[in-house]
Amino acid sequence: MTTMSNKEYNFSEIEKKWQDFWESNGLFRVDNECDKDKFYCLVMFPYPSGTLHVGHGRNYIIGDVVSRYKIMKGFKVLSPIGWDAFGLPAENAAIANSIHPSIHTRNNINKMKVQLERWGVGYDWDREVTSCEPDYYKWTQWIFLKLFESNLAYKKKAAVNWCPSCATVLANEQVVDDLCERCDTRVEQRDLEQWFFRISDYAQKLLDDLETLEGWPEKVKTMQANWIGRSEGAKINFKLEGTDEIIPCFTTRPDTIFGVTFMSLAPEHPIIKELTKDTEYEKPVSEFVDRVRGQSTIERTSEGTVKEGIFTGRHVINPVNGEKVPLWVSNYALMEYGTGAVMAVPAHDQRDFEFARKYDLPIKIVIQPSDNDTSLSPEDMEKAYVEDGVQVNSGQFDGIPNREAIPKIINFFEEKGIGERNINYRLRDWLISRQRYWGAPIPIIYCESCGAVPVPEKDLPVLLPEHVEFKPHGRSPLDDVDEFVNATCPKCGGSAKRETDTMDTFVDSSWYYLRYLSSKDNTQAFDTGNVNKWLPVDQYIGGIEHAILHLLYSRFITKVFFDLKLTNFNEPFRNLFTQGMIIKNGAKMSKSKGNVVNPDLITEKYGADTQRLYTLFIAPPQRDAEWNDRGVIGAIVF
Ligand code: ANZ
Ligand code: ZN
Repeated sequence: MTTMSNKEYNFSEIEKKWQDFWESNGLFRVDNECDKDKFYCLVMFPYPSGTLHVGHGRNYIIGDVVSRYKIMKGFKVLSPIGWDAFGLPAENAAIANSIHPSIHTRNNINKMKVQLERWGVGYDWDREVTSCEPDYYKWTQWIFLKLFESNLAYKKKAAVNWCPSCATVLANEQVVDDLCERCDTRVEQRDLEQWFFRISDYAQKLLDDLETLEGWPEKVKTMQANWIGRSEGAKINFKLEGTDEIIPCFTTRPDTIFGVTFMSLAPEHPIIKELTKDTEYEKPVSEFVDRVRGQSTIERTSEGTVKEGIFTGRHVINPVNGEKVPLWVSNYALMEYGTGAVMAVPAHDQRDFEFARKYDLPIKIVIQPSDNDTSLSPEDMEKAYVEDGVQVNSGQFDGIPNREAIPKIINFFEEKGIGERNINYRLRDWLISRQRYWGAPIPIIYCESCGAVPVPEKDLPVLLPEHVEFKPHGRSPLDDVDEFVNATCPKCGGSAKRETDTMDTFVDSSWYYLRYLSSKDNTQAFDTGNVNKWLPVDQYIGGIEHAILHLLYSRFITKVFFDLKLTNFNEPFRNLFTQGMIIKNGAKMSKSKGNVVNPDLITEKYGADTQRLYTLFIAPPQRDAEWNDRGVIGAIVF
């Protein structure tokens, strides 16, 4: 039957004819004038790490349907495409195939382009961008310089996530359950000097403006809000006994201040060394610290993990009642959160409770369920009482419901100068250094007398050298390229050395939607007038896997440009649609699982319309759907 309909309907001839017609009539080509209602339809640009499978089809075919619909409605539609061509996906694929990443990437781009054209999806190819080309990454480097000038890019030594298999550091966002997002290897912690973008400065704006994104899925907004992780509370100053030194703690529960029975420091806390110096505690504490630092954050904080710690021999003073509180180091206190010091209240915090039971530390109840129910007692408690209630054992605050007591207690801290209102975010700064070859070189030169000097804009791009041993070996591959490393200081003209780390590929993709408005302009990254006309994007379409990383980084970069008055919009994407995944044999399609369906075979055998129809009707577009070869037959029969 299929053969018969193939005879009647010669799709290869017909599709070719119309694809040529669209191309020669420039159906998808638009200039930058906004003479009628504009509509910017954006699909997430692909990683050219292989070829496209039918799962990608869902993204691009849905995008094409939206564009065509809007064209028919009379809108002036901008529908561009490009290649997210730098970074680990493309580089790892090149290494696996033993081909230089630039050749491998360009080959893939050519193949994927043919595939997109076969599907009949329409783009304005004149606007194509390729993030690994110097004419693009010149401007990625320029963005680095802008952030550097604005004090939003900085270098610091930090404990970072290191993937031993990819031989590079990863951003927090690229570590999933302690595993490298790309290769599933267990991530280690290392101390390294790294470049960061100060996204944490934008935490509140990124959170507040989620509310303006009415055209975004609630789910994505919730994921971003949780990632930003705002906690309200107070910072309270504890004095180190016998000194004037202050150890501040962040707490979300100032109402429990009278119940503090010990304090826990993170093993990385810088004060620990001097606390124990030349005492009998020095050696055991430092052994404990070394052991815990070998464990990952997940190991240290997951619920099942045994809370462990060690006494430092020192005490701090509770500022509200002058009580002496023993100072411990524990595995569950994290340096990256709050101040790295936890005021421990075992009666009302489960982790502190387990710790207190284990080391026989006192438990002091400061909240009872109600005035009529004051039945809690430290001896009988089996777990911490974390619910609300009324204050007890809390001096002048006794009898007040604890939620009401919180602001009163914070006011009291502020009056006495022992603490203050404080907001804490889970969001960390964005670590952008990568010890890998395939990325945009960070445009910094180190000079012995001038320090870290930004490469002047006129010297951009800092070109990525071609002949490099690119396989990862723990150091930046560019370290070994003398012609690259040796430079002159732009400030004093003395001899100097280039930064050899490259940028995270998420920097490349954080701004590509601006470049489409002037992809060939070699005088500027983007044109303010044009992007102000066409942005925000009216419809963005892509995978839910980018709900946090790419979408948060793009929002951040957009806000930075807005604050620098380079644009007049502070959110990049007005409407977001996240298409469901195509699943095969119950799993996400991937080469490593061997369940990839090749779209070329389908278009060859049944034509693009069949492929498009089946892809669109496989399931509601936001839902995951199992690919079924018989379903394809259904579409051709239809
Ligand atoms: C005293 C207290 C009493 C706390 C109580 C909780 C309950 P979220 O909500 O996630 O922001 N904390 C603060 N800094 C920490 C760190 N560096 N490592 C580990 N834990 C830390 O968590 C805030 C709470 O986590 C803080 O409030 C603090 O414990 C703990 F009944 O302070 B709490
Ligand atoms: Zn210099």
